[in-house]
Amino acid sequence: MARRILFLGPPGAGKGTQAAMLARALKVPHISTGAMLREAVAAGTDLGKRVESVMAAGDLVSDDLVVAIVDERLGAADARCGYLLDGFPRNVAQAMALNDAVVNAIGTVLLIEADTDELVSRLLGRAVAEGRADDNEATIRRRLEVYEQETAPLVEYYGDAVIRVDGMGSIEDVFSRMVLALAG
Ligand code: B4P
Repeated sequence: MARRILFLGPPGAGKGTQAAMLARALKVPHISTGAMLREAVAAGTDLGKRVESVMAAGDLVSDDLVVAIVDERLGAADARCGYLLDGFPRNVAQAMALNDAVVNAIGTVLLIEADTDELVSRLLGRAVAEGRADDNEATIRRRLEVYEQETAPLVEYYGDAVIRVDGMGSIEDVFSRMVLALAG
């Protein structure tokens, strides 16, 4: 099974959830730019201070900042034999930067899809459970818009490498579907 996998999909589709499960199964690191940025905000680093308001508004952090953290992370020893990239790239400029950064091309792109009403309801559910600053209704709508404008064009960019996974249903059902799709 491929060990360099990129996860695409709208906010709430289950990228982070499924990437974490698959990373454990494949024993490769789960690299989530969203998680790295949230850690920087929580730790109050210079990076965190620069990105906090952008993330809270549901907009994309600037490409140079995100590309720099991914570049550094992919250079770590544990990423040598594979990794799952979750939430990066978010636009074509980041995808081109990734092409320049990786020695072995990304072979598989998993696109997780779900209905918009389901996406909004999952993220509002997480707002109650985790209190994330960007999980309020206005910001969720903005994140969905940004996804359509900036990130959805990557589906065409990656073309035949894209494997579509239906993200509706339980977390376990989606995981089984994804593993089957990867094996097939
Ligand atoms: P991310 O952290 O990538 O967040 P996300 O797109 O909202 O999705 P996430 O992966 O967390 O959620 P999931 O669908 O798994 O980005 C956050 C912000 O960081 C961005 O808005 C941006 O500002 C910034 N950022 C990140 N990367 C960037 C980049 N490359 N460039 C620029 N800016 C960047 O899950 C959502 C919820 O649904 C969870 O509560 C989960 O438990 C639930 N869920 C999942 N699957 C389910 C299922 N099957 N059934 C029911 N619930 C489910």
